[in-house]
Amino acid sequence: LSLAFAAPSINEHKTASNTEDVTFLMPGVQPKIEDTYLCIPMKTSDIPRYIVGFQPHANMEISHHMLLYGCETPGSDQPVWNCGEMATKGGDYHKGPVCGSGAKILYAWAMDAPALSLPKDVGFKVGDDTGVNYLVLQVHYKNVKPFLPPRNEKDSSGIVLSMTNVPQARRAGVYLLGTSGYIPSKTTTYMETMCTFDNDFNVHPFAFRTHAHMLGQVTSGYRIRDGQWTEIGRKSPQLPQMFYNATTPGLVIQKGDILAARCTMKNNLDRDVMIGSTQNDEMCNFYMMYYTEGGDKIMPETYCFSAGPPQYYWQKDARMEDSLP
Ligand code: IYT
Ligand code: CU
Ligand code: CU
Repeated sequence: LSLAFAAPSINEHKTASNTEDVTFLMPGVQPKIEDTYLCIPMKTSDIPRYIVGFQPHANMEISHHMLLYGCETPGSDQPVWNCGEMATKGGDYHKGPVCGSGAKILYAWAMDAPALSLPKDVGFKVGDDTGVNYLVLQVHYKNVKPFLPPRNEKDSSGIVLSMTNVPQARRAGVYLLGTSGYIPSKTTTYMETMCTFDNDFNVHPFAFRTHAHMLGQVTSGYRIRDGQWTEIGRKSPQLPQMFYNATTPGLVIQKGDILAARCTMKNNLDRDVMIGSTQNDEMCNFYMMYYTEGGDKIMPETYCFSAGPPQYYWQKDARMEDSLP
């Protein structure tokens, strides 16, 4: 008896036969309060190691957004928990953060958007030595009427993940640019950040996502090389906050480049608005989704945050001297 067994290798092409669908859906939940955020966990040691596709299963009338996180530890030991970013009530569900530790965003869906397709041979590595021991799915329930009497319906929104054991030639990662600080009353304020890319490998940004609350007008991300600015992405955060294709296809980030982002915030209120986690606060976030060639590396740094206004502006940053107009 002889068994022919081909061990997967980096160059092996993925085929329909070695990818499988892993369903990650709410287990028939009934949130009773509007704007409830529910989370469910999945242990990554139980599933194949590379995510090569995302298929959202949600109804825009019920769920406003879904976010898929990688976590080192989940935010709760419950099968379902209330994981709102803001101080929201969750009704019958226990309250907890999304992740206990090691949170990173892998995927976002909002408002009937089509599935984001990853470029060829790109996969998110999870489990093993990646620090992603759990995936956590967060669903924001906007409309809860179907869950109340007389309908008493149950929801199973979520994502079907395309997964494979076969190592992919390109590894995906997400890098977050953002700021702290505050937006003074009755002002339009720029919240800015920048970091030098100092790795010995290149990264290829292919998608981006912006996140802000009510005051965000436009959020943009750039690569700066030799004083020349190239847009990675630019969007109003008032539009659905999903991942969109990057502005400049084929753009490469290499050692010595600057990554920068800016959020334009307009505050007509009678009070200053701080960066913070409630709906009365603001956030300035630009997420860059990228891949690297070779299948193993991702950026060791996962974010680039500045102190924001009034402490930090590009104008005040000596490293930006040769780059500002
Ligand atoms: C203060 C702030 O900007 N919070 C953002 C960014 C953030 C993301 C992750 C902060 C931490 C994280 O672990 I992942 I600490 C924020 O909360 N952004 C929201 C999500 O809740 C992640 C968003 O929708 O982008
Ligand atoms: Cu939402
Ligand atoms: Cu926020």
